[in-house]
Order: sequence, then C-alpha cells, then structure tokens
Amino acid sequence: MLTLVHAPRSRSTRFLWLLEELGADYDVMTVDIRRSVSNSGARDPRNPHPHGQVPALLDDGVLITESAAIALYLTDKFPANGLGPQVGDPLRGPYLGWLAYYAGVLEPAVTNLWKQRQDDEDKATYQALDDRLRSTLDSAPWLLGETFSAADILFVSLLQFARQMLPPHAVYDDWLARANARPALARALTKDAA
Ligand SMILES: N[C@@H](CCC(=O)N[C@@H](CS)C(=O)NCC(=O)O)C(=O)O
Repeated sequence: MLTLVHAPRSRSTRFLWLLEELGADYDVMTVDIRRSVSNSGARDPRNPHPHGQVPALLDDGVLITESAAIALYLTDKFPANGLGPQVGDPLRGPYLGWLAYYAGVLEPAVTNLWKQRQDDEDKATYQALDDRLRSTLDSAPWLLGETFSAADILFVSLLQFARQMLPPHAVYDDWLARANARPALARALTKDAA
C-alpha cells in the first residue's frame, strides 16, 4: 500500500496530483511541518522523513524522499499511465534530465531569487534556465513535447505556488493554464483542502 506523507499547500500537494493522474490506490498521512513563510507549524514526530519534511512516500514500509525521486518511483511503478517514459523509450533520457534539472538547477535558482541572494553567476544560471524553458515550451505544449509527464507536474507546481518564480511570459502562463485544466489536479486540490 502506498502512503503519501503530506502537508496541505506544500510540495507534497503535487503528489496528490500525480497519484490522481496515475489512478493509484493510496492513503494520505497528514503531518505538521515548519512553515518559514508564515513562521508557523512544527516538526511532526509521526513524520518518517529524516528531516521532518514533506513529501515522503511509503510503499509497504519502504521510504522514498525527494520530489524528483518520488516522481520517478511512481511513474516507474505505474508505467501504463504514460506519465513517465520507461527504459527503452527515447524520451526516457530527456525525462530523467528534466527531473534532475528540477532538483539540481530550478530549485536552487528560484530559492536564490526568492531570498534575494543572486550573485552574477546565479543571475546567469537563472537566465539560462528561463531561456531553456521558454525555447522548449515555444515549440511544444509540455517539457517532453506532446507528452504530459510528471516532470511537468514538478515544474508547474512551483508556478502554482508562486507564478513570479519565473519571468512574466505568455509561454509560462499558457503552460500553467494547460496544466491547471487537468481533471486530476482538480481532484487533488479537493483532497488537499479536505
Ligand atoms: N528537496 C525536497 C524539499 C522538501 C521541502 O522543502 N518541503 C517543505 C514543504 S514545501 C518542508 O517540508 N518544510 C519543512 C521543513 O523544512 O522543516 C523535495 O523536493 O522533496
């Protein structure tokens, strides 16, 4: 049985969305977390995540942490739904690349932006990120072309949280609008609010 360790309106909300897209059978364990923006909440002793964070996923007692790893784990576990290209698919490499890019490049870049601590190198990284994402989405609806994937969920869920994390541009607004129209997201947000 899958259990999503979750806190409402956090990075775990994206996994309610992915699990709904996958049609998975899952439980939700709602935990408290420290919230730096509102300076509220506290580490929850029930949370199995080693840093007391969310998301975390339990699969029959096996713990998986980190958004990119959880996305890959779930799309490999539910291959039939086509939310993540499998080994042998020519899109597998680009898929892994976007998952790693999310964790290794996007997250640090937007954190630096948000905390207003970009030096010149960080600004150049952020500009390169913007250029790359825009040129990708200029020619296709999703990161992998015509195929919506869990990589889109990781990136778009940051925009849902704070649109200003990427520069104003219709390409991003359209990407967000396409993703926001997905029925699985509506189901996930209903569960998030419950
Ligand atoms: N790199 C982690 C980041 C997880 C993370 O920062 N989660 C936040 C919620 S959005 C959290 O649990 N914060 C509480 C804390 O850091 O104590 C991932 O992407 O899964």
